[in-house]
Amino acid sequence: MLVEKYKIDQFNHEILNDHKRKFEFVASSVKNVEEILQKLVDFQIAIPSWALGTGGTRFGRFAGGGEPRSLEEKIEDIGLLHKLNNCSGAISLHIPWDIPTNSNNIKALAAQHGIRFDAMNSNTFQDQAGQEWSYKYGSMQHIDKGVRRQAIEHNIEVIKYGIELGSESLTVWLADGSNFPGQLNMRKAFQNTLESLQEVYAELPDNWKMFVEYKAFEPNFYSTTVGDWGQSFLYASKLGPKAYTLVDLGHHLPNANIEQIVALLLMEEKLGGFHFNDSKYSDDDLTVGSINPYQLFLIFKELVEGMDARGMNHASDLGWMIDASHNVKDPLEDLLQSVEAIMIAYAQALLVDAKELEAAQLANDVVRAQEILQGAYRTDVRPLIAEARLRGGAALEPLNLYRQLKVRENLIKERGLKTVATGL
Ligand SMILES: [Mn+2]
Repeated sequence: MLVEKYKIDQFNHEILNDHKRKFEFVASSVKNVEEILQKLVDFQIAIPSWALGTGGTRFGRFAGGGEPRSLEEKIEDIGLLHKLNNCSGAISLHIPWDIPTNSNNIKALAAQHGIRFDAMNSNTFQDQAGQEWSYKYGSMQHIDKGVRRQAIEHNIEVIKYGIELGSESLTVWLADGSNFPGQLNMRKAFQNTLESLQEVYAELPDNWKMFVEYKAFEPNFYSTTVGDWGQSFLYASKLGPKAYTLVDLGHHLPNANIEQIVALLLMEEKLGGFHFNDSKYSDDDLTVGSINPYQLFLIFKELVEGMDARGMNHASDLGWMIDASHNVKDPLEDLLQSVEAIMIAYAQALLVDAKELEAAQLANDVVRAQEILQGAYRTDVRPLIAEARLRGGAALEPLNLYRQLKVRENLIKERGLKTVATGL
């Protein structure tokens, strides 16, 4: 479904005065408002192809209807989000679920929607039809060389698809690990995994990055071969300068201090990318910012501080992606909420006065330091985000326009009620 520009303008026009009043109120207390607005206009968050359909749990899946049936329709859905919010201008593909039949056509379609190709994702966590070896006992860590070879070749194939589409990074998430003590030799599992990753790394083009994603547990429940940021950092360091750690917010044990992890990885030039979601317990894959928005803000505060310390470009030097699952919401509405939550946390982090905070830290003024952070966090920055969207030609209130246009109803009419978007 396409949204015509005049419909966005019409919608904005009706609420423009109200928006202006709110924007001017916030803007009057922000020092460098123009600079912040430009950063907000530039910031883009990649949408993974698998987040466009209803997710499931191991107990079941309740489809919502109108889900994209092909890669083309996935790009159209992201194009629609991007049109509404002007900050979803990238798609992250998953192979083999999204193998392009004609890369040139897919590239042209994406360009039409202003979408670029973010990180490519490989899959060695499930067996595909006709596959020679099984990943039941792992992929890159496997005791059998044949399994490892198959996993390596799959990742190299993913890179090739990525090159055709203009992507510049590969994300490797391995489900490898063990379910019971004694099942595997942890040191050998690490070494096999490292050697396998090295073979994939050798095939990376010069301008590519490899992201090594870690996860504390699940699907394996005793050990995970890339289980935490230390292990990922170890692989990335041994692999070389093109390898980085990828932080998925849901992949930590409860109460982990993610902002500290981020700060240190950035310092060591090994933070590559992000998977945003939120959680109450572990890898719940809930809407970004729905459970703990303060933590999200603290993470962004470290990101902004750490990136500025190294003169990095906020918009392009790290990979930003949502990795969530929507069981009970319309996936597109959930994604609009997620992007909004990310933009809010980013804008709040931009409000933190770094010099004032440093002065408070150097004076051991704990109270002042906390006041600075919470002052930024408690500022209602939503009018700033809306203004950035307006300047980018998008909707002041994307979610309200989405509902007004009856997008989901239209997609169901177009695609039907029973469609499946992911390969799970
Ligand atoms: Mn992830």
